[in-house]
Amino acid sequence: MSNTAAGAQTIKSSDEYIAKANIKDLSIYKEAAADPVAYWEKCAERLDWFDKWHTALDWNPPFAKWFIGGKLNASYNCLDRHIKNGLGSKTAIYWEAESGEGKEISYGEVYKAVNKFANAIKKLGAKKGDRVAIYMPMVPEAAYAMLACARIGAIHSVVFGGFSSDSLRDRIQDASCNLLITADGGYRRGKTIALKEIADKALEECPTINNVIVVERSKDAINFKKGRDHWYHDLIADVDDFCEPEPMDAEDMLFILYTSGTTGKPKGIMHTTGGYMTGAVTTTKLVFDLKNDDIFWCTADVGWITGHSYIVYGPMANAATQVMYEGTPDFPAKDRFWKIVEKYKVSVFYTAPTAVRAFMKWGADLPAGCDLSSLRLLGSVGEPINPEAWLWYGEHIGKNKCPIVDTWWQTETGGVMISAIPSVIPAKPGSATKPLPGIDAKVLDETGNEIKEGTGTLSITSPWPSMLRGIWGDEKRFKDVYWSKWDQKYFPGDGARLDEDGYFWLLGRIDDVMLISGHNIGTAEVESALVDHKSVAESAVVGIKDDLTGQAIAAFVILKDGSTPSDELNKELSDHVAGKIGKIAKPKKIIFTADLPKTRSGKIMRRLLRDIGEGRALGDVTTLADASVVEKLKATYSEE
Ligand code: 7RM
Repeated sequence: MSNTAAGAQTIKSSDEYIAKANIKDLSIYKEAAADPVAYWEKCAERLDWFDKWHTALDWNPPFAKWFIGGKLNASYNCLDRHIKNGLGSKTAIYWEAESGEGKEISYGEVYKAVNKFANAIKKLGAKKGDRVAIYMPMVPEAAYAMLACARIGAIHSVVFGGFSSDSLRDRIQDASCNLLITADGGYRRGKTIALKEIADKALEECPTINNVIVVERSKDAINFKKGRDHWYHDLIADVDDFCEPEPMDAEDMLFILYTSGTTGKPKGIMHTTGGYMTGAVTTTKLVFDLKNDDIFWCTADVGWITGHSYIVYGPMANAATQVMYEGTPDFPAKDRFWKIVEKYKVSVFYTAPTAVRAFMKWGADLPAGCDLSSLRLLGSVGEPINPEAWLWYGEHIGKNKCPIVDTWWQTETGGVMISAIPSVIPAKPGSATKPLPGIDAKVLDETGNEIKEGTGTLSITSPWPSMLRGIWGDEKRFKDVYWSKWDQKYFPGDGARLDEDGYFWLLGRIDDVMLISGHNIGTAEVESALVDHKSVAESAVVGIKDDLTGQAIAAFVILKDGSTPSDELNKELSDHVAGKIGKIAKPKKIIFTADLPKTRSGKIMRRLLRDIGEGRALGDVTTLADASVVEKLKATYSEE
């Protein structure tokens, strides 16, 4: 089934799902469309405010301020108010260690830990407005650290625990952080990663850091710099277990999160307290149809925006119970995720297409061996999910009874922007469906005219509360990157197609779009056609220079276990793509490979594939999860 054919297939959620859903009709969309700002004010009421705002929105493009005059605290909203509402003994986190041990942590316990942590960082001199770097494995203390910063008004900058010392150094330097919170080490596939050692190396060139807090996790021997380094357990031993939450202005910064995209110096995306929290609390509730007794599991790392919004702030502001898992999906075996779903009776499961394609490759027998009957809703984020993977996810994980929400959003948008509310918006496999209420998403042409049906560039044409407020220290870049393509319209950098029913089909990054004989072809369409073939597990396509057609398509293909590369298969795949999309999309070259170059968050780095395809020296590979992959690919490519 091709992208377009799948588009013809509309899948309604089951009557059982709809009957129990929070949202039963389209009135919320109508209400938001009639008066978006009033709608967002109502959403902001999902939070507790110390002082109410006097002005809902001040839009001075490209600068937006939301809920001006309002005062609140993010940590208070994730914790204190639940304790006051009698939820102190409700489970906040089921933490699953990679080793298989688990910890059940109540809201009361998180509250106490965060208060102590906040007092500990205060004792070290951290205060409102300071930048605090957090470089942690997936342990509850990572979330506590974020909430502790939020409690005292310090701005956290979480750096994913898989990043190198250079990446950590660059991010600490860019924001002049004065405190680092890290751990001795973290677990990955049974081994430990020496986080403190990596951090020590980074800190050789970070003179702004005065103090380091070290959470004990791996118990590996570490160096301790006297006067600078402090054990977390020592610090919290003698502090009070209440810390007054700092009343923050709605527009006070909550965090910076660096996003590298696929090229260039990372951008420190800035999010503020009132707007970001309004987005997080609202989207978690609507998209995941959250109920009091749900067990929510977002498989992202807290180092990504997905972890910020859908592990820490969104679920916790909603007093949800969630699973937090320390390790990888293939340890000790490739059914680990399904074992966890079974163990904790996960009801809402949110993961990335790259993971779904890995599950497909590993085979349906693995999920079939576990009891997944607790699941009621599935989510996808991070990349376009091809119809083939969507349908597999629905069948083998959702057992044809769970709706799937394909959620389009970015670090910059703070929360989900385009996604079904599955009780009222039927799915089309491969489409993120429609913008959420209050979100003005459009498909525009080059000059900024709206395309009602057809292919163009995605834009968000009105401000929304959780939008980025800028790039730390670089206002010019903020304007250039996001606001210079059209006048007063946000440019996210993604291509999109709008179909006859107003459904959005995300086509991948604009920078990756291929121009073949004068036709724009999105990477997602061709990849989706390739993965639709029974032998293909995953693929990445890029446009490479061609004398005849301007660009020609090079396809990098990972086969499913059991399939082997051959000239026949090569031709078959080419014909398959031609059959699905048209001859114009036929790959000129197909390269079979065991791996693809991916960022640490699982996105394919097509820039490097273009370098290989056009025989250039490889560009920056520091954001790659596994740098050896490109060298191997380069060798395979030149052998062809
Ligand atoms: C949440 C996250 C953002 C980029 C974005 C897109 C791509 C994310 C989807 C998607 C198609 C989706 N933040 N993207 N979700 N593309 N369908 N459902 O991933 O800042 O790391 O990346 O990811 O290209 O611009 S991010």
